[in-house]
Amino acid sequence: MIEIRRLNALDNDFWIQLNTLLAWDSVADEQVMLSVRDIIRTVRQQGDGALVDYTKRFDRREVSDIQELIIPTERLQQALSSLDKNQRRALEQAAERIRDYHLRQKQESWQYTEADGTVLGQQVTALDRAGLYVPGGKAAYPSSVLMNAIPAKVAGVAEIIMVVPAPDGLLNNMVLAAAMLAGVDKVFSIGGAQAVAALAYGTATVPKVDKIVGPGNIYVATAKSMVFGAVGIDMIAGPSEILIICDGETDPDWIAMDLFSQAEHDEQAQSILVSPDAAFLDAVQQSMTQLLSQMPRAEIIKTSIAQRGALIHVESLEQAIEVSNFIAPEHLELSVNEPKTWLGKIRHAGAIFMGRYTAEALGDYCAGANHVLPTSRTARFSSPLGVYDFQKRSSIIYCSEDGANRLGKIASTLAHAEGLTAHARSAEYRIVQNLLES
Ligand code: HSO
Ligand code: ZN
Repeated sequence: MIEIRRLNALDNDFWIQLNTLLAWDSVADEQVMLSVRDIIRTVRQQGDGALVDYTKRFDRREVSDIQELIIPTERLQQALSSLDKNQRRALEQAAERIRDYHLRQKQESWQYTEADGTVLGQQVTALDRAGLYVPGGKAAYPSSVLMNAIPAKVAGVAEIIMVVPAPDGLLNNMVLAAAMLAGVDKVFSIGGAQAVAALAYGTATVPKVDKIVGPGNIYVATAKSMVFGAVGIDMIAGPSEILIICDGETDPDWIAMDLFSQAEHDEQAQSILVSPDAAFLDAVQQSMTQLLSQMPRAEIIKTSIAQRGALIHVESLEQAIEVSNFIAPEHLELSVNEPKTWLGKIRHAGAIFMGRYTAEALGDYCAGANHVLPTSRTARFSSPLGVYDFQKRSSIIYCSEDGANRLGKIASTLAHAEGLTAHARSAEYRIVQNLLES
C-alpha cells in the first residue's frame, strides 16, 4: 500500500495534528541570501557584463556579448510555427479562454460630481512595464507563461519583458510559442537572481520594469523579495496544494489521480482528501497504490504523498468544509452532489473546482481562470493573480470654488486641531471671506 497519513477529525488532538501536517519549512537560507545579495550588487554595478558572466557560470553558456542572450521575435514565431497542429490549437484555445476570463476583471475609472461641482473619482492605469520570470529546466511551463502574461496584456501593460534561462543552451519551444501567443514584447535568455536584478534595476540592454511576476527556485524567490520596494512583485509562492472534499460517490481512481496531479509537481507539494466515508478513503488509497506504477514521476509522487499527503476522515460534509476553511487551500475540489449548495460556506480558497467532473488539471491549463494562486494558507488574505495585479489607481479630486469653501472649513478645523498651521492656512486662503464670516 502507498504510504499516506490518516487523520480523524474526532481525535482529541486532531487540530494539532492538522497544524503539523500543514507546517512546511520556509526558513530563509542564510547562504542563499548572502549569494543573492552579492549577485544583485554585482548586476547593479556591472550591468550587462555581469549577466554574461553569470550566464557562463550558472547556465554553462559562453557568449561574448549580451546581444546573444536576446531571443528575437522571429525565434518566437518560429517556435510557434514548429508546434504540431494539436499542440498549437490547444495553446491557442487556452490563451483565448484565459483572455476571455481576464477581460472581465478589468477595472474601470469612475467619478461622481457633488451639487457644488466638486468631483471625486478614481483613475485606473496600467503598469508601464512588467517583467515575467519563467524557469528553465524541469519546471518550464508554457501554461504559466500564458497565465502571467495574458492578464498583464489585458490590463494594458505597454511592455512585457520575459526572462527565461537556457541551461546548456536548452530552451523549451512551447514556452517560446506561448510567449509569442501571449504578446510578450522582449525575451532574454537569462535566469536566476541575476535576471531578477536586471529586471529590477535595468542594465544598458535589459529594460527596468515596474513589477516582476512569475515563479522560480529559491534563488529567484529570494531575489524577488530583496528587490521588492524598488519594484513590485507578485506573491512568493510556496509548494502547490490540493484539498479534495468528496462525499464518497466519485470514482476513487479519479480522486487518486487528482491527488497525484498536484503531488507530481514536486516533493513538497501537498495533496489532501477529506471525506465522511471511511471506506472511500480506503478505496482511494487502494487506487493510488495501483496507479502509482503507471506514473513517470512516481518517485516524486510517492515522496510528496508520504511526506505531506493525508486522508482525513470527518463526521460530515459540514465538518469537511470547516477543515477546508482552516486549511485555506490553494485548490479546492468539491467532488460532491450539488456543489453549489456548499459554495457559500467556503470562506478561504484560491480556486474552487465544483463537482465531480471538474478536475483541477482543467483549471491548470485551459478553463480560463488563473492558475497562479495563493499557497500555504495565504488564501485567508490574498487572491489569484489577475488583471488587478497589473493595474493601479490614482485618486481624483477636483474642487469648485464653492467646494473649496465647504471643504476648507472642515480641513481648517482639523488642521488646527493637529497643530498644522500651514495646512490650515492653505485651506483658508481658498475660503471666500464672506462665507468664512457667515
Ligand atoms: N498546478 C500548478 C500550475 C500548473 N500545473 C502548471 C500544470 N502546469 C500550480 O497551480
Ligand atoms: Zn498543476
